[in-house]
Amino acid sequence: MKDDSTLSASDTTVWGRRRFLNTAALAGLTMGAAACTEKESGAAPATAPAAAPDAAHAGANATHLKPGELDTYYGLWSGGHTGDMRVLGLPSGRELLRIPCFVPDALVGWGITNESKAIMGTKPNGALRYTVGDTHHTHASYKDGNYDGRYAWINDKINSRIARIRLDYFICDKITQLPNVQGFHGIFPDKRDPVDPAINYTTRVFCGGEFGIPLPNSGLEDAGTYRSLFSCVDAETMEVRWQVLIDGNCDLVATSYDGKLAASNQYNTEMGARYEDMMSAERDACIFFNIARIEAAVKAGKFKTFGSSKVPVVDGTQATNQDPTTALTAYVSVPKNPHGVNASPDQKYFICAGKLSPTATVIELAKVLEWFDGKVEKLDDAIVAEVEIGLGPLHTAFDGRGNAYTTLFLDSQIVKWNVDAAIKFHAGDKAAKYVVDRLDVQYQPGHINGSQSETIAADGKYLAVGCKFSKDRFLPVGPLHAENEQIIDMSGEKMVLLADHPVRGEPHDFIIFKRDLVKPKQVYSLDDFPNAVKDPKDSGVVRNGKKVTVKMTSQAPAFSLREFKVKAGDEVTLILTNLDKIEDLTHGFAIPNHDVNFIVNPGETASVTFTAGDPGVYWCYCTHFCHALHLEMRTRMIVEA
Ligand code: RUQ
Ligand code: CUA
Ligand code: CA
Repeated sequence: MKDDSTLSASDTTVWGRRRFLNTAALAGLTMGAAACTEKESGAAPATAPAAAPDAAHAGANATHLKPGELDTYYGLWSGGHTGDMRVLGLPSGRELLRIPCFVPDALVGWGITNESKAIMGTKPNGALRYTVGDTHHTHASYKDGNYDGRYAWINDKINSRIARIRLDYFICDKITQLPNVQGFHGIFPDKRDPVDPAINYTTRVFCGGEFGIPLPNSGLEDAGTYRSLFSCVDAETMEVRWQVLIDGNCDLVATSYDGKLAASNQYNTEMGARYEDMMSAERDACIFFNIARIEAAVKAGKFKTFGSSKVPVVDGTQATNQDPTTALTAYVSVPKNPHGVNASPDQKYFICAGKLSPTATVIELAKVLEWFDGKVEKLDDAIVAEVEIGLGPLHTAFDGRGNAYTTLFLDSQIVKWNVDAAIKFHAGDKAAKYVVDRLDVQYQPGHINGSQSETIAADGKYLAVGCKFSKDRFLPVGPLHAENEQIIDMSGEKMVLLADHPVRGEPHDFIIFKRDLVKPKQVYSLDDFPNAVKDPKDSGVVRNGKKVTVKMTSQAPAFSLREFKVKAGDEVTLILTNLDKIEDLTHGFAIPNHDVNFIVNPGETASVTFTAGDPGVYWCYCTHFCHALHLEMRTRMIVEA
């Protein structure tokens, strides 16, 4: 295909012929594996394999930390349809933690303890409301354009839930379900308040609804009437502040650094119900939201509500937003079925990747704001570049030096391109070479992110790429392949592939930030838990009819109660406080045949409620290795008839 690592003006004739993907080319998109096979048997790769990293690069061999050496970056990764969040150290790519949020987790007892069930949500009978989740995107809170280490948020596409992760303890503390939304996909926090200059930090999180549904959801069959909503969640209370009714759908979300704009790419402006319908138009859109105006409209009572939800919904449809000086939304036309939308660290542009078009579209935010002020006649003037970069562009990262790095799903490549040069090229300077480098990745990359990429502190050191197919890169383990996450040194002119990491399916988006930006606490305070058993002397069994409360503490290598008695059929609530205050001294608590297993970290209190089973002796034991006498750390639950 391409035998050159750069693409310039003279290549446009080649590209011109397949400016948009036709249905035949799309077969390659829907059958990614077939596309790689063809590639392997075809021409030589566009760039030499990075077998020998260039020692001049800052990151050469950096992924190989010496024993005991610590990583310099954290990575927060969405776990995909395993439904959790992963925490990595980078550049090594080592996985340090999985933070459960939407889905039960047996290691920590998430979905088993009463505390975690309260966060996840339960049915009237006490069972979990949902046990599945599908996380795609995670982003963290900002202050002054950089991460401030307070929170991260992650979406659940299946059940339209947003979870908040506290970055002091690396735990999920709140989950909210969005009303009247299906397929909640893109997520991005704002970076400051659009009105109050004193509020220079995140106060809202924006959530894009991908699937249109009848509002209220009546089961109506005519898809033409289905609608999607764009939602705003309060960063502190986690309540849904407002929603915007739109035409088309939302996919990914981006926010500007001044707090004034949020945007979402729309691949289904057709509002079709079948994929053929969703790709029938030549162009779709990137919808912009004027945050200050939306909040003013909500304040002025210009909204309605749907179904049982009390959340105010303002009208952001095209028909009612024709006058720029009052419009809440602006629909910027972009090529066919775009995918990711990303904010450049120089604060000037949003970049929309083409997906079915081999282009990236650069939208200048100042021009969008001028349009809202009535100063620019054509909204299209905000498009300052629309340049061809390769086949199947999906997501874009930045190095803080003016370059963008976009994944090319069909080409199995990362393309590095210069944004200013692309703008010059678009303006008519056909000598402007905007493609700087191309690197083959293995295979079919989706998400990409760089260290500090979407902050004003983008440092251009490392790129991580989530490859959707690993094919031949790892030992075969049956039909289900690992995914391949690759780490790339982006510090030099040319990208250098540093490492492959197999990952259990199916991670999606991620962010990478400097380790000093978070200050994790490693021991809880007993006061964090209203039900803490602060003194071993407070241990014991309290009966109230059929309801029994068992209070207990743990201190290696013993539980405060050596045994406790309950009766068959009792509803038992067991509260366990770990009085060990030493870092890393976690205890577990498992009860055979009662489906109980959870942990208590140092200083933590957790509780479980269960029905005492058949009469007998049940050895409750510590599951988490804590002491030389860990195996001896047991207590007996004696169930009497
Ligand atoms: S989307 S591969 Cu769910 Cu993140 Cu782009
Ligand atoms: Cu306590 Cu093992
Ligand atoms: Ca479309």
